[in-house]
Amino acid sequence: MTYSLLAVGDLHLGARPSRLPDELIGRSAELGTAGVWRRIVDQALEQGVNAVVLAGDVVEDEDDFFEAYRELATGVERLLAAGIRILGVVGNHDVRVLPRLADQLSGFELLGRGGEWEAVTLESAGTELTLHGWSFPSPRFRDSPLKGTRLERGPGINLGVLHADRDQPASPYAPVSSAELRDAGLDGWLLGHIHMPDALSVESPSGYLGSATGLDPGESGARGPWLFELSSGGIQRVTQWRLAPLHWARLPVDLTGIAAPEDARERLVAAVQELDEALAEHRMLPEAAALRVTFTGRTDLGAEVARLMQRESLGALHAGSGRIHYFVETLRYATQPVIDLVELARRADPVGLLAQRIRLLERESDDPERQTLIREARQQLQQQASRSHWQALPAQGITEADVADWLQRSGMAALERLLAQGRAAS
Ligand SMILES: [Mn+2]
Repeated sequence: MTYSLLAVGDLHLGARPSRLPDELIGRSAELGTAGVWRRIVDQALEQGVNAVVLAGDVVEDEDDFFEAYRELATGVERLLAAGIRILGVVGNHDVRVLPRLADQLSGFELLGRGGEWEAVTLESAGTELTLHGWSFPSPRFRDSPLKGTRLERGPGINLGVLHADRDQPASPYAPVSSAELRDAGLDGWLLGHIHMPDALSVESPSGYLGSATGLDPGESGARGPWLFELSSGGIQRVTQWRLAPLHWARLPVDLTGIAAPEDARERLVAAVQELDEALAEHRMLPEAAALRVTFTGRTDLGAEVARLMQRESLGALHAGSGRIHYFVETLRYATQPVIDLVELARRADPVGLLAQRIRLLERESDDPERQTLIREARQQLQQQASRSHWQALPAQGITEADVADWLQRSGMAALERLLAQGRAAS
């Protein structure tokens, strides 16, 4: 039989997502922490997990007591009614408020109150799990919570639950080193504090759980709690439940080759479509997705695209399957002008000579000048490839296509630098 533990990272109940467009302002609770907490409880009940554990910073701050209390209480009662244990530790944000909430919510098990390590053993159908927890005693704590401590292993799988700053020795937020965590003798660590989740797995069951849902553009990518499935033999499976109601995404959109500024819209819609397909794989679809769009590639229509986009309403994009509200949180322009090789090749300066060489690559492969260029370049590349420090790499032949591609890319890069120098000088 397996024991299933749902581990939730930084929840920050009471915090609201930033940068929502007008269309979504009224839904900031569902799109934020209250929404993800309800989703977590719903899914925990549906899956019938054995316990839920919260790794600190459950509540954003003291001012959020009433809102956090209502949300947390509702969820805790629903979990307890279904026989699911609910445990947690205190982080640097909720030093005063979480112990008070825990006192009022009977059944919520706070571990390691006041900075004293505490262990509790959970059990279901013969599979045991011992959780070791430590709670922040004050908003700042400059020592490692593991300093001078030896954790006694308990029955079954042993996991640590800790809110701490890993490998940041000068941090005021419980600095702890990877070595201390490794040497503590546990089977894994469920960490809170850093909002970027680590890639947790059976092989690597120690690390940051990440924020439960992203609250600002810095929190792009999949977010949600992690399900640890355990048996008496060890950790069987570790899965991120991607449940965040608001997904933050960086979306590069290549505009190379567009014929009209309006084509940029279609490229954007196509990129959103691709994201839409990826989000459909999540355990629950996000309600909304915030896009940080960067237009890239080569086009001379960058300024016209920018003018066109100014007139567009980007607070709600009609794209994808229509089940997710997409909006552009920020639009960036990083396109570069098209380089006209034909024009440049007429010049009698180094720019012209280089442009002529690059144009040779466009000729048929049996063209003698092209063949000479490729042969000389291949000799140079071969000399580099056979130098001793590459010897450990598997020997791979350099194809003609490789050489042409390398010449094309490095030639264009050099040409851009030459053109930029020319502009700077004039
Ligand atoms: Mn924190």
